[in-house]
Amino acid sequence: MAVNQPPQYHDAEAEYKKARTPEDKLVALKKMWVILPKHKASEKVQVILKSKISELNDEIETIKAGPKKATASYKIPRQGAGTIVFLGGPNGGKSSLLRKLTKATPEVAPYPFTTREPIPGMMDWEDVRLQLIDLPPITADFYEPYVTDFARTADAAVLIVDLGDDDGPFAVETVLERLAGRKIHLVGTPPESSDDPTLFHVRTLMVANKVDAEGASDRLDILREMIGDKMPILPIAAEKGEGMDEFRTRLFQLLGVIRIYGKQPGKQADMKSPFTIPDGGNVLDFAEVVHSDLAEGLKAAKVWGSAQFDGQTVKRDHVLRDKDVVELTM
Ligand SMILES: Nc1nc2c(ncn2[C@@H]2O[C@H](COP(=O)(O)OP(=O)(O)OP(=O)(O)O)[C@@H](O)[C@H]2O)c(=O)[nH]1
Ligand SMILES: [Mg+2]
Repeated sequence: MAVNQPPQYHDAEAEYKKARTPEDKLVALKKMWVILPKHKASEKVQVILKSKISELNDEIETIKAGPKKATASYKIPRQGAGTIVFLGGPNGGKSSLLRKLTKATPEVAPYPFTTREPIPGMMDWEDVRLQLIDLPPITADFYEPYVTDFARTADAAVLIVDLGDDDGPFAVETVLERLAGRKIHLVGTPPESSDDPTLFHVRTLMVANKVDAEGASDRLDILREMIGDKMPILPIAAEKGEGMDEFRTRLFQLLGVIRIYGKQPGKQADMKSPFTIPDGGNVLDFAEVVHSDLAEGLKAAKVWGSAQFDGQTVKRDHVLRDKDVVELTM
């Protein structure tokens, strides 16, 4: 959604661009954060600002702490309609799920701490592709520092619980605590805005895996009691493939995006490769995704789907729905 920043914001942005030290940059970024209107339309900018503030906080802390041994860091380029990270305690079935849903082949083993590095895979869902990232487990005394970055920058998370083990529900509580200690809150529905720019809310689906295991239903009851309405819980059995279709659909829904098909005047719509925009987005948001130049010169658009009748001419602020076809008029 298009954001109109107040003039003071641009002054703070200029200050940020001029700043040479991490400390000065941080001061300017915090000013930008305070001035930025906090609503749905500015969500993307909010996330970018928050990431930069956190990175600078980390950088300043690292400089203060002095030289220390290098920790592993990984960069996985974003791909597809969105990125979802797999988080959880050990042995819950994170890697088994990545194997089931994508062509990736992470190691799966009947003991904890099998996965040692992030492994991406692409999942096809209808006509879109989602990027899923398998990560090492989190426990009371094991935490790979790079997991923080993956959790902060993902569009959403899946929190996997091991229903095959009495410790499963408690292990996941530890995961939530350890992430919260790094100001990452996994929640079913993130708040629209937050006053604390260093706090990250990540939209999360809890997956209770191994419902086929003995004693799983009692553990599921305990889990439900513990989690309450913090986030939705989807029971599945990865190995037998139970609940996987529902899981795939829920993964797409977690991203909070809709699909829009572009159409050029006098031609058929391209129904093969949709663009995706945030749910609640309008014609202008779509134009921005197609090409920022298009958004500037945009006069109107024709819409098939959410308009009153097919091919109706609508204004730039017409709110689109999943699977609309849109022809931009310059
Ligand atoms: N009974 C049962 N076992 C499962 C299921 N899904 C996975 N497993 C088993 O659980 C064990 C752990 O699976 P992984 O996929 O390696 O678990 P992980 O969460 O990636 O484990 P780490 O990488 O150590 O954190 C393996 O022995 C799997 O075969 C399931 O649906 N039911
Ligand atoms: Mg694993």
